[in-house]
Amino acid sequence: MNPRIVLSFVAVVLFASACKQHPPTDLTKENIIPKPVSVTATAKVFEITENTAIHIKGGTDLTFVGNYLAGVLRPSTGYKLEVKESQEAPRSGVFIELIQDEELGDEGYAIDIDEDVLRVTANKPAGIFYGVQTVRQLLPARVEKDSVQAGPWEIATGSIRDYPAYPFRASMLDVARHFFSVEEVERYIDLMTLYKMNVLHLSLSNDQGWRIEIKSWPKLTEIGGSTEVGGGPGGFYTQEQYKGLVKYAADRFVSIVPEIDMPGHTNAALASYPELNCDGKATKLYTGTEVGFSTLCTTKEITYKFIDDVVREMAALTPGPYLHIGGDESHATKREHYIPFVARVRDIVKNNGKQVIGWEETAQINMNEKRPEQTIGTDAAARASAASAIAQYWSNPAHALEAVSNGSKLVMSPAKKMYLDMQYDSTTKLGLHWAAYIEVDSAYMWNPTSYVKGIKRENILGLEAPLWTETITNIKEAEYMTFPRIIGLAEIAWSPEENRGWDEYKIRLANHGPRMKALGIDYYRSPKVPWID
Ligand code: TNX
Repeated sequence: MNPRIVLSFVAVVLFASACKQHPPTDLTKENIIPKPVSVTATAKVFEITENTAIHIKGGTDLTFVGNYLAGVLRPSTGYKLEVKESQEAPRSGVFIELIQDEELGDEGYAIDIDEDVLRVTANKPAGIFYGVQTVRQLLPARVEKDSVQAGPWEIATGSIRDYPAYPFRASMLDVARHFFSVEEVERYIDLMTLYKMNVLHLSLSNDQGWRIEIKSWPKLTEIGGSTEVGGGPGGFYTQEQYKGLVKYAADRFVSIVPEIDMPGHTNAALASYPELNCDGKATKLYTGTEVGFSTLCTTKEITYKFIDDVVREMAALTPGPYLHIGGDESHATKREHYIPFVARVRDIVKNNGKQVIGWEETAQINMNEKRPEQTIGTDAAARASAASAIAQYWSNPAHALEAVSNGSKLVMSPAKKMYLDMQYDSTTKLGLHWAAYIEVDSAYMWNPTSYVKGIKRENILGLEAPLWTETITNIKEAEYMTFPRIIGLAEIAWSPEENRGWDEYKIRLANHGPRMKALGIDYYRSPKVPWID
């Protein structure tokens, strides 16, 4: 055959496979991530047009989600997409409804699509929100653009039923090494929620900076918040700003877990208040990237007054159940000081009505020790004391096993798989590689239930992908390290383990390239993925 004909044939095939099938008629062929529990197809097409309205049945609880969906669709479709309360199922359009369906749980959803109606149902608004994230992925990638695009806006008919494997699907943003503005954190939240993640752990204090206003100890931010790695201006959140972030997250069904790391990783506090040091002298502010050199003075009473004040103010800012006390890499704290210190901080957190999360090192202390009734004050404190503590596994299996034997649950953050600050390969400019180089396939190819010998599914509360920011200075750099790895990690946290495989996943991920591009995400174009654009 004439080589030019062959070439143009190849070009046509490539072009056709690069585009979404038009019109889409097989719902089972959609590239949904995380992969849903079940999808069935009925081979017809539903279309969003200029006459489509979003009908909601379930009262004001659903108003935010209805408006959120309209807010996603309006800029690119250019349609009005009126959001209306409806008591009845509409004859056509989008219908969002709260129902009762035990199997779906608190976060699951169902989507039923025929030629006239696209219906999203769930027990709770959170489920509807995740259904909406799926609907976004059923539309062409250009739906994510913020200017009017050509239609048609078609979706294949059929049904989806879906619910998460784990209730805790988190990422962590270290806003201490480099400060991230409120708008940057909001963007990070928006991006996590695309893949149905529901917890943002904020690392709010470290050697290089203290990032949250504490009214009873104002110098923490005045002095401790005034710089960052590399000596930049740093910054901090006022309590008002922080409340705004908590609300922004909660509207999107994300719970913020604040971390105040101690007794190590505390130079910013030690530089702000001389009395927290054993020698009574303030340290100098620190803008380097070493770890393990600082410690609160664990033998002084003032230290516990300080912690009680900080924990009380943080607990008041935190509607969620958890407060993270760090406890990692306390190399400058003697073991005989570390153990009673963590035990005392554990009780302070519980007395303030919060469940304790600590990095795996805190498992050296029994975080679930039963306390005499009379030492437990309020009802909230009693509830927090009764609930199991959580240990965050990152590297040492012995700590994970110890935590479980003490009755703690685990959040899995294995550094070799989930640390988003690890470089992709030796050519990556940002990031570190002390744990591993983590290519996109490696981040996907592991299972939480078999990663640590002796740790079973019932011991695991969920997964968290931490982004440490020693080398990451702004949200664009954060996106580059986070995407696309976080997409696969979100799938591990949500989708049934037995349905997953890299060869199949990488094709779905490839199809998310145009979506990330339309969203303006600066992602790493891994050579392991057959990107389609
Ligand atoms: C270890 S893992 C740390 C952090 C660093 C990170 C860099 C853990 C609990 N602590 O302090 O930022 O490595 O990858």
